[in-house]
Amino acid sequence: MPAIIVVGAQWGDEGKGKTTDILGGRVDYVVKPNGGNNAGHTVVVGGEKYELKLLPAGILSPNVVPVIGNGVVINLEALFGEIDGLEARGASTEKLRISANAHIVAPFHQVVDKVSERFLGKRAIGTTGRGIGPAYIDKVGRLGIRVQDLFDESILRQKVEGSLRSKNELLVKVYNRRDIGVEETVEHLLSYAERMRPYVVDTATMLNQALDRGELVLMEGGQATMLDVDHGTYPFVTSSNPTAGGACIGSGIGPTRIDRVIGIVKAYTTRVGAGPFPTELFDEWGEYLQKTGGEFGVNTGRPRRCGWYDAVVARYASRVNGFTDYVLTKLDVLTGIERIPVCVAYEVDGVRQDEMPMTQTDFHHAKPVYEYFDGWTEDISAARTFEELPVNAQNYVLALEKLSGTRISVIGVGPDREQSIVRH
Ligand code: 2SA
Ligand code: GDP
Ligand code: MG
Repeated sequence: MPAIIVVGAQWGDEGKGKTTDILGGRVDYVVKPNGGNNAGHTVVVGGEKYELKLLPAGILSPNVVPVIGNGVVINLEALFGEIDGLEARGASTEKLRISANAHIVAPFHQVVDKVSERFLGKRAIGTTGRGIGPAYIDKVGRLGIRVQDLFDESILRQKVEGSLRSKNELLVKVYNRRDIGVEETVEHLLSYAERMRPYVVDTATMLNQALDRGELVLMEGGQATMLDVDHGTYPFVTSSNPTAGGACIGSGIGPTRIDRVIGIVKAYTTRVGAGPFPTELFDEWGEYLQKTGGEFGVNTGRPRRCGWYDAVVARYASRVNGFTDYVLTKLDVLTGIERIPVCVAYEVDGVRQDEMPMTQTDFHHAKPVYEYFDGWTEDISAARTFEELPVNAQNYVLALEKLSGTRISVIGVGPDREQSIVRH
């Protein structure tokens, strides 16, 4: 198994971190290919809870080399805050490797993110406010500051000047804010340069050489398919490509080297931030899922919007990522619900649509067509084989498998590393 990609199939927080952590025992490298400290993973190891943002979940496995790939945008203060936090708890971060080509999220990117969200008012995206969008805008606009620029002060100053020129115009003229100084930014970034140096390498070459030696590499996509800037619910998306193709780009590993693409899908659906969400619940069931599933953002603490499982989204994610397997998480959260609705198709302007509508307007108007499945009341958190699940839970999983376009290979029945059922 040379290289594996892990991708969120819905709108994020499906439990990618836990899956990466489980696989961490078997792989040599875990790469984060996209996103930044907008991500948030909760991993529970032996009852101890870890919250990771910028660092890949593989950091908790002592034999893994955790890698921040070229496709990531890095907030240096957040990075070292996380490194210090983990080291204070006895975890080692010495093996961490960071791409010289990854981009930097400067403090001014965060200012622009927050100010522009406020400016959008009712049309705001509901970003995490971490400066992720503005940093990717600079990257694509060829104004970005990269990790390698930290080691050349004159280049760094030129880059900061270049990037700040357009931001200051915007801040002063449009948003009526004070302008941001080049020197304060350069000083801030340079203060991290020497701490960064030992971690920085050509990660793409390192990873390809590892694959040549037969070692195992796992790419852990941040966010999720429906937040992908190309394939998600644009413009209510993040500014990177969290899908499988994006993982290749964000790590420098070619598609022919990928052996498995694993989709992570929750037994129901959640979303943080604005944007369409056909199965969203506004009644007591929404609150029930939020409370029982502990659906609050790891990063911002925002309550997550909750709804039933959407098989149209799952089929769509299977297609655009080419999944080989699904990991179905949080099945335990559904315990005790008498009849569980599953969205199998949409109705748009009175017409049934079995697949994702072509336009965002139609998706905004899509109404779920539900099928109902009998629930179960038995506690399933100690089940470790499929047969140990109550028959109705087995039937629910088999129905989702049939509806979702990919086999379900692993089932999560609790947050701990151990609480998983492996089928394939
Ligand atoms: P951004 O900040 O530009 O990436 O925001 C754009 C949209 O992407 C969504 N987004 C997320 N959705 C779910 N989980 C994310 N990570 C955190 C977590 C979220 C948190 O794991 O809990 O703590 O609030 C994440 N990151 C970005 C975001 O909500 C916008 O809709
Ligand atoms: P990620 O962003 O995809 O890594 O997911 P998050 O960590 O943001 O959110 C998933 C949450 O669900 C975390 O709190 C996990 O500890 C928890 N979790 C993961 N798998 C399971 C599961 O099978 N059952 C339960 N009850 N919780 C789970
Ligand atoms: Mg998360």
